[in-house]
This record gives sequence, C-alpha cells and structure tokens, in this order.
Amino acid sequence: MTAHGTAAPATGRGRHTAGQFAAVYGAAPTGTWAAPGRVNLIGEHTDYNDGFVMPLALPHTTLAAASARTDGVLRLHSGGADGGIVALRLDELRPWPETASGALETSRGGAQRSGGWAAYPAGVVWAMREAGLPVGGADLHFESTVPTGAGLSSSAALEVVTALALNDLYALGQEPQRLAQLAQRAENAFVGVPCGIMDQTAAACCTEGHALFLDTRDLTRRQVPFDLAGEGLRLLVVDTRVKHELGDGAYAERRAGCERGARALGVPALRDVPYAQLPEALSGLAGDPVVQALVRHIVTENHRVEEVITHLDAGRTRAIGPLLTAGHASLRDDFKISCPELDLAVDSALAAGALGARMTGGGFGGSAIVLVEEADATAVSAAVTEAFAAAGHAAPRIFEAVASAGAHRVE
Ligand code: GAF
Repeated sequence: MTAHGTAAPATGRGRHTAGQFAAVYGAAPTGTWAAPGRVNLIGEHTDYNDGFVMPLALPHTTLAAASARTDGVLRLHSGGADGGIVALRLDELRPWPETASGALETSRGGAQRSGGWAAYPAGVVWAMREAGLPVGGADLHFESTVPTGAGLSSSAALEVVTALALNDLYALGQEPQRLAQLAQRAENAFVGVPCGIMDQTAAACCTEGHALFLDTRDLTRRQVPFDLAGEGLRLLVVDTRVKHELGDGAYAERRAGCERGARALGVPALRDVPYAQLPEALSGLAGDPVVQALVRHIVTENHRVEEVITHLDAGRTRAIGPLLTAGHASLRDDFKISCPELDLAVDSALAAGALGARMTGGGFGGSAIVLVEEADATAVSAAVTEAFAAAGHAAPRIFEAVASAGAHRVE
C-alpha cells in the first residue's frame, strides 16, 4: 500500500497553515479550521433523488486560516494553487462565470481569469450573504491534503471549511447541516455544479469512528459506528488517478433522467418508488430503457443502503461486502458511470480476496473503495497495482479510509 496525502496531526498542520497565512497576509490569523474529504460507503447518486446516503469522512482535510476584514473585501489564497491572492469585493460577487469575466485583482495586479478554485469559497460567502447572514470581508489561506480530482470531495471540503471559518469569525451561530446547505447552494448556484447534498453534509457532520446515515429528503442523520480496525477489517481507497472528460455533463444528464423517471411514474422523487413495487414501475417505463435503468439503480441502491445499515446495526460488518459489490454492478450496468479503471480496481480486488468493492462518488474516474480483511490488505493492494500495470494504466494510489471527524476548529 502506498501512502498518499498522509494526514499530519491537525495541530502541526494548523500551525503550518497559520504560518503560511502570516507569510501571505502579513499578520497572524484569528483562527484555523479544518474540513475533511469523504468516501461514500453506499448510496450513490441517490442524494438528488431524495434518497439515502452513507458517507464517512477521510483523515485528509482542507485547512483554512482566516481573519475578518472590515472593508468589504474577500481575499483568498491557496498553498496548492498558482496565481497569488484573489481579491473580490463582496458587493460585486456574482455567480462565477460572470465574476470570472470581470476584472478580479490579484496580488500580481492583473485580471484573474483562471482561479477556478476560488469560485468555491467565494460562492460560500455569496450564499451566506444571499441567505441574509451578516458576513463581512475576510482573508483566507488554504492548505489541503484532500486529493483533488479523485472523487473524494475536495470541493466540498473547501466550501465547508470556508463556511465554518466565516460562521465563527462572524458569530453566525449556524448549525453544521445549515452550513452544508449553504455550501451546496454555493456549488449549485454560484459555481454551477448541480450536485446533491451528500458531500457537504459529510464534510460538515461526520464524526470520528462513524459512517453517517443521511436521509437527503428531510436531512435526518444518524451516526453509525464504523470501527473497522476493531473488527480486523480495512477499507481501502483506490484512487485510479483518472477523470474522464465525459463526467461533467453526464452528471447533469443522469440527474435529468432520474427526474424524467419520477415524472413518468407520478412520484415527487425516485425515493418514493418502494423497492417492492420496482417490477411494476419498470414495466411502466418499458418504452424508455435508459430511464428504466436509471430508476432500477436508484431504487435498488436505496434498498442496499437500508440493508447495509441493518447489517452494521447487527454487527455483521463483513456481510456488507456483497452489497458494495452489487452497488458497483448497478452503477456500471444501469447507471453507466463506471470506467475501465474503476472496473479493474473492483474486479482485481475481488479476485484477490476482497470482501466487497465499488466505485465511490460521481463516477467516470476517481476512486473505488475496497473492504478487506486486515490480513489481506497488503496482498489485495499489490494485486490491484499489478493489474493496473498489466493493463498499461498509471499506478493507482491506494490508502486506507479511517472514519474521521467532520469540520472543526483546529486552533
Ligand atoms: C458527487 C455529488 F457532488 C454528490 O452530490 C453525489 O450526487 C455524488 O456525486 C454521487 O453519489 O459527489
């Protein structure tokens, strides 16, 4: 197993991030906050169908050192991006395509047209102000160990850490779930990505040693104990290191297809199709095989989440393996969002003795998760790496997912 983005103790990283803030802005920050990346255990593409999801937070986090400003200016800087400071006037914030084509000042004095990452924190400030929250200016500096482009929600970590920092700096008193909703609003309406609520909720609300069961309709949450080490198990993340171009438009397309399915079936959302009535629903959609397959995935996936919870509650963690694998088959065959690298990660892990494996996140690349016996973790990792080499793919990055804390203040 190769280590990737090793999560250093938050206080050490917190001090480093605060030091970088001081180097960039010339004064110490008021505080430093952290928000994690996530993997989703089960419940994929169900969040925009009012369904069930079950993510857990990774130990990899995005840190923000921040101070308030009194002049209505938002300044953003990232240790992981080129381009210097992005400076924006709060009263001129507009959804990103408009903002990015305007004249943004940077520390280099020119117009900043390529600072795409800054849309996420800027969007959060915009969403908070749109919601009537009294957020003023701020300086923020970010450092992150969440792998980007790996389907591990680095964007949600960036959004949520921004929301939490501003919530504290301006004493807004918003609950973590509300911060997640504001972060989702930023991503939907400011950045322009039609994502659901799962990733932001995971970043804001997960707790150490637990997977988070979330009902995305009413936002009911339950922390489900998920201590794999205590049971002699491991959850591996296989970052395939590919992101296929198809991904962006295809997410919106799947979402539109699901909405079409719900309309055709006369329900508010696919969540409302009971598992027991799936055969009937599918026969009603016989004329539209694409939508039929999308509906089959969503309905069976919600059912798999419920089955996973039943097993975890009963202490039968090993029994979730086949459900994870069935979830992958559904995403590959019905939802059609897998890719050769993800299929190879899953198939080679299973062939080497994994208890279960599936792609995680939006799809078309990114990462897979693999549930293994602790004693098999090294051999399974080696088998996946060898299979990638034999297929001529770049070496995957494989690391362990340990259920970690959601967003919190570091210093
Ligand atoms: C992405 C989205 F951001 C989530 O909202 C969710 O839909 C996920 O894909 C698929 O389950 O991470």
